[in-house]
Amino acid sequence: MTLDLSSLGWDDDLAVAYLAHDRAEQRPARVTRVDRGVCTAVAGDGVTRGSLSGALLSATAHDPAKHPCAGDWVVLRTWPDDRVTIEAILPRRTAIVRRTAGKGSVGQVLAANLDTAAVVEPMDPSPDLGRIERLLTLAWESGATPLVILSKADLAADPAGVAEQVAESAPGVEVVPVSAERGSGLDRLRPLVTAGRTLGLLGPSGVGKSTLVNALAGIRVMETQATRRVDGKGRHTTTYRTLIPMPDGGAVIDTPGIRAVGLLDAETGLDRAFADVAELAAACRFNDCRHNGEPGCAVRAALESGELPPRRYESWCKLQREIAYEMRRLDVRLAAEERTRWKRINRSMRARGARP
Ligand SMILES: Nc1nc2c(ncn2[C@@H]2O[C@H](COP(=O)(O)OP(=O)(O)OP(=O)(O)O)[C@@H](O)[C@H]2O)c(=O)[nH]1
Ligand SMILES: [Mg+2]
Ligand SMILES: [Zn+2]
Repeated sequence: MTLDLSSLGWDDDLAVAYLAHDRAEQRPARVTRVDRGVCTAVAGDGVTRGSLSGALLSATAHDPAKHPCAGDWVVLRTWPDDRVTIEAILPRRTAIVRRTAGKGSVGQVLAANLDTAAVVEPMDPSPDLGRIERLLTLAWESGATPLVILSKADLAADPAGVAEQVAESAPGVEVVPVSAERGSGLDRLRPLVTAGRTLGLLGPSGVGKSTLVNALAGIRVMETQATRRVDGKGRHTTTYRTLIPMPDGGAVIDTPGIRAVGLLDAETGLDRAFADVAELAAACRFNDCRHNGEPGCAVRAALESGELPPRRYESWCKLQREIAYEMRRLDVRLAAEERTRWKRINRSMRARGARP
């Protein structure tokens, strides 16, 4: 079997990045899934499984963000005994990075090399605007083009009205109502999964991400939740982040439902997701305005006139606080690492100085 990797996004830039690894026993591949350190990847000659090489494992041991994930382009090496290892990850163009649950400001990559990062929220139950804003911050920060997909449009009385309301919380982002049940709205998504392009789906469990993948593929590639829960809180059906090559080219990355997504240094993403608020804040008289009653505060004025909904302002404040907190924790960690480094240097200098 030979596969055309360009259909999955392989191009001249990646080929240039691969040159440094171009050896007879190596070949490029795109990771479709990672399961306890074992990567499944699509190479030119088919699907292969491989573990991280010792060198890559030790180089990335302290930083989960450097582990391969669905969507990564990697270098595979086949050993004389037919074992396959992942030797390197080619530079990511875009990456969805969230904060891991553990302590410390450590990032984890949910999906790599997306062209479009779609935030999926259902029309029924009503879309959660705060969750959309949080995920859009992550999507903007990833470097991919963000998109909002409002699923289960068939269950809403006025899908266009809901979409319009959501659009107010998503400046500069296209909002697409979709019903996988009826097949409506899919035509607006198809151009995003043509040959070479990758669409990623992010959103809570049970919103219909995998159902959407199947609808786009035209075949049942992903398992979906069998019965719709009345409480809307389905158990997780998809358990692995998975890249699914589409029959006509392109790929979709399906992710398990995410309940809570922590942000890291997503300042740029926040500014893009809240471009309207950022613009207001830039118009305040004092550039260190805290929007707390200072004279000439454009944010307060917009809140009072009703131009800026209080809910959106609160949401912005909350995400901003979270990012600032993570940045401080990151600073503390970096400072501690720097101190340890200097201690080590001093110690070795003293040891050397002691010698005759
Ligand atoms: N009415 C309606 N139901 C839908 C639609 N899309 C999905 N569903 C139903 O929603 C339920 C959840 O769908 P899934 O595709 O499994 O949801 P998911 O987002 O992949 O969930 P996780 O894998 O747990 O993250 C299933 O019972 C689907 O049949 C739709 O467009 N309309
Ligand atoms: Mg799923
Ligand atoms: Zn202000």
